[in-house]
This record gives sequence, C-alpha cells and structure tokens, in this order.
Amino acid sequence: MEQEARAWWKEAVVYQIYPRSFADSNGDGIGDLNGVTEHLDYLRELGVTVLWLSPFFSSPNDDNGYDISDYRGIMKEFGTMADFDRMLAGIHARGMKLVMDLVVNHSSDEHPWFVESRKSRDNPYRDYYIWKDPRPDGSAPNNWGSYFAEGAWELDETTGQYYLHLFSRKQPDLNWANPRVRDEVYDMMAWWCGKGVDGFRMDVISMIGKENFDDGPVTPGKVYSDGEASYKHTETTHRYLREMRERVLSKYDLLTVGEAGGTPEQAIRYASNDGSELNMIFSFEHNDALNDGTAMGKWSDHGAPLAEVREILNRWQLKLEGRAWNSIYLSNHDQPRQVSRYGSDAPLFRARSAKMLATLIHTMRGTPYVYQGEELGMTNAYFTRLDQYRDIEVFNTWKLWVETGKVHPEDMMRWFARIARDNARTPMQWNRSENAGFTTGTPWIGVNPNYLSVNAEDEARDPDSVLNYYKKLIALRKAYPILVYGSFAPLLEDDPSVYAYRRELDGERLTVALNWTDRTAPCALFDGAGKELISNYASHKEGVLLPFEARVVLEKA
Ligand code: TEU
Ligand code: CA
Repeated sequence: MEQEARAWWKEAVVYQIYPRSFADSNGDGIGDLNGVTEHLDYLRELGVTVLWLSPFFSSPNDDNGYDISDYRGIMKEFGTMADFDRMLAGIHARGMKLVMDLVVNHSSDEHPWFVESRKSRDNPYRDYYIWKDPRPDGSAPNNWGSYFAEGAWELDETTGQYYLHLFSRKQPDLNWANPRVRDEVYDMMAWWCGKGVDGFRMDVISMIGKENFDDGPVTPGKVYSDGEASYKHTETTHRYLREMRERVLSKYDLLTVGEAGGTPEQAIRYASNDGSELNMIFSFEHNDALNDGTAMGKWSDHGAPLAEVREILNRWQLKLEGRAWNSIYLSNHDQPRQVSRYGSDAPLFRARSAKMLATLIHTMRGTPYVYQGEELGMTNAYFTRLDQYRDIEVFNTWKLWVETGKVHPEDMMRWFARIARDNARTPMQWNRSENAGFTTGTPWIGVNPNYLSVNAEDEARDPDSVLNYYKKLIALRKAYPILVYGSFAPLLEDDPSVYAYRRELDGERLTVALNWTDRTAPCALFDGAGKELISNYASHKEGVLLPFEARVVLEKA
C-alpha cells in the first residue's frame, strides 16, 4: 500500500469542549471562555492537540448556541471578544489548535438577516431563508418533520408564508441556493481564519443542499415524514462543499470535520483523500444503533450489543482505508455518556470499562475525539424529573408523544434518563468542592452527584485513574505512528465477547483485544510474545480476558 500522506490533523487528538458546562469563571452558573482559558494547562497535560469548542457566538440559546444571532460576536454569557482572543492566544502558546463549530445550515431567528427577511416578501433578505406558500388548505408546504419532534415549517403571519426549520422554530434554515448567503458564510469563515482559528466542525453540513420540497415517506406510527431524500447528501451539497474549499478552505491549513452521518460510501465523497471537500466526517451509524426501527427513533431500551457496534465500526474502518480519513468517537454533546451506554457505570466496572472504550477510540484508524468528562469516566446523570432537563429536544418530544397520550410518561422518562442529550451536558467534574468545582454559583443544569468519586483532581493523583489512562493512550498515539497510519484488519469477528483487530505498518503488528462484557472471556490472541503497550489490568490470566479487559501488544509482523 502506498505511503499514506502524513497530516497534522490525522495525528491530532481532538478534545471537544461544550463551553456552557466546562468551567464557570464568574459565578453566574454558566461556563465561559475564561473558564476554558483557566484550564488550558489541564488540557495540555492530558496531551490533546486540538480543541473543538461548541458554538460560542451570540445566541438566544434556544438550542444552547446552535442558534446563532451574530456569527462575528461572542455569546454574552461566554464573555467578550477580548476573552476569546486571550483564550486563543493561550491555546496557541501551549502548542494546541482551535477548531470552531460552524453552524450555517441555519441561523437564529434573532439574526438580523432573519429579522429583515420576515418583514416582507420583497425584503432584500427574503431569499436568505426558505419561504413557501401554504398548501391550498392553509397547511404547511409539505409533511416534513423537524429533528426536534415537531413540524419543519412555521407560519409567519406577517407575510402569510411558512419558513423551513429542520431544527427548532428559532433555527430557520438558511437558503444556500442564494449565492449571497454562500458569500456571507465564506466571508465569515475567512474572518475567523484571519483571527487564527485552525479549523471547522461543520454542523449538519450534509443538509445544506436542499434540492426539492416534495413530501417524504411517513414511517408507520410517526406524525411527520422524513424529508431527507430531498435535502441530505445531495449533489448540491457536494457542489457547495467543493466551492467552499475553493473559496476558503484551500487558503488555510485547517482541520475540517463535517457532521454528516450517512454511509461509508457517502463519507468517501465528503472526506476523500483527493482533498476536494473536507478532511473527515462524523458518522452517526453507531449512534443510530440505538434506534430500534420504531417511530420513536432513538427513544428506546435498545442497548449497544458488541455484534452491532463491531459490524458498524469495522465496516467504516475497512471501507474508508486508503480512500478517505475517518473520525473515531463515541461521545459528544448530543449523545449519552459512553461508559453508561457502551460500557458499565456500575461502580465495580465503571473505570475499567471506561478505559476499555478509551482503548478502542485511540487504537483504531482515524482521528480520535475525546468529549469533555469522558477522560474522567463521567456517566449519565439519569435525571428522574422533567424539570431537571434543559434540552429543547426533550421538551418537544414530551409534547409530541406524552401529552398526546401516545407514549406512557414512565416509558418516556426512562428513555430520557438513558438517552437524552442532557446526560452529556451536566457540568464538568473538577473536584469534590460544591458543584464539583464547576461554579461558585448555581449551575444552569444539575451536577451529577457522583462527582465526589469521579473528578479530575482526585484522578490526577491516582496513577490508576481513567484520566491517567487517557494520558498514557494519547502519549502512545504520539509515540507510535502505527496507531495513526497502520492498516486495519478485524480479528475474531464473530466472538460473542471480545472485540479484536490488528494494525500493521512498516513490518510491525499491533494486536488489540477488548472484552466488551462484564464477564471473563476466552481469548487466545496473546502468548506472552511482543511488547505490551497498554492494558487496564496490571496482570493477566492465561487464555482469557478479564471483565472489560483491554490489551494492546506490539510485535514484529
Ligand atoms: O446535531 C445534528 C443532529 O443530527 C443531532 O442534533 C440529532 O439530530 C439531534 O441530537 C436530535 O437527536 C447538530 C448539533 O450537534 C446539535 O447539538 C444541534 O442541536 C443540531 O445540530 C442543530 O444545530
Ligand atoms: Ca460564567
């Protein structure tokens, strides 16, 4: 196989910060940019090389910053542009890079563009958004649903037309067919690159190329259709991304990752080695394994069995190798905590399984992404009362399914406790002081009570902690090119308990074996030969892997 092209964004380890929940520097209960700046040494010591911050731009926070009202302004709760400049200087001074969240499929309805657009049908900004006449009976232009459990169209009384919002009503979709909109976006991207930003995570970038507004198919039991055939992964989207590369991305040395989902074949379009669009994308397939195919989508009791997860992750590894670069992640601000979902957050197994999952993320082929708190083995909060939640997706889902009597409240609360995005948004657990050291005020969302045993300060002192295991893994990634550039080959593909695979590069071979279960499992892959790079057990039992045991062994091929 020809020498893989080297690139810093392939060798990176990216840490995602959700600023609202990371660190509050001024006691208002909301995380902020100075809070990030105050913890840059912690991040440098962890070893991560790139920070991806969820949106920190002006926003009414209907969707916690994913609804932007000024693309060149800093959200007032997060601080000022001077605070941003200080944070960026601090990141660069420590040899790290900053990736910003580019949310341009939609803006906030409080953005001046939309305030103008909705004033009249002939306003110069009207075509910055997607407006359609009602159907003859006055209903919405088509049967599409939003991703937040309601219709995708909102009637604007002033002009008697509906506007499209694939997310909340306060997140009107931008009209990318309008070249003025694309100019505005490219100019804004170049402005941030001029300030020194090192890349973009592109929010729902696979949806920007709407090609028609035809009704979609309605899954039995669902209220709205899924219009994705009209707007997701279209040729138009790829045309816009090639234009974006030509107009902006090609002019800077950036990490670009698209939140695209889709199949490996589609990923090869978005993240092709030919550099025509983006460096890499986030797949959703392993997250969507939650969906058990019912009308309720991800709201289910479905777990994450090894057979399903392994089939998905291995298929992505094999199909992309040599054709496109991959991202490897299990957590982000939209997903439940990985140790609760894929491992075990029972006290006996929490740390062990957290380390096993971390080993998977850092030994596969692709850029690893670590979500804030994952490195501590933070778990779901399992909120039991609706008033503990903050996410618009939860409240809209409750309205659509429980208030209409379609779903029993107990089922919905069980699904929220397991799967709601709020599980990833509880405050970062820094130490044992009140509110886990996140704030001296009242936190905007409840702190997970387990911060007394799961926190950065205690784990920094414990050589056997999840935190120190992440530090070792990230150091390995920097020390062994085989972890970045090695080929991938599955092993034991039908094993009921062990997830195993092999990496090879320049005459060396790395064998990785992960016991996905809380029981001892037979495994004959290791005979004592080779050099063990890392394990989450200090000693091993011949011929087996202990509960959630991870082993990584390097030898001559
Ligand atoms: O997420 C898009 C997305 O596909 C997921 O949000 C998913 O549809 C959602 O979690 C409902 O299950 C991006 C951001 O990551 C998310 O936080 C935003 O809410 C969303 O886009 C809109 O900007
Ligand atoms: Ca604050």
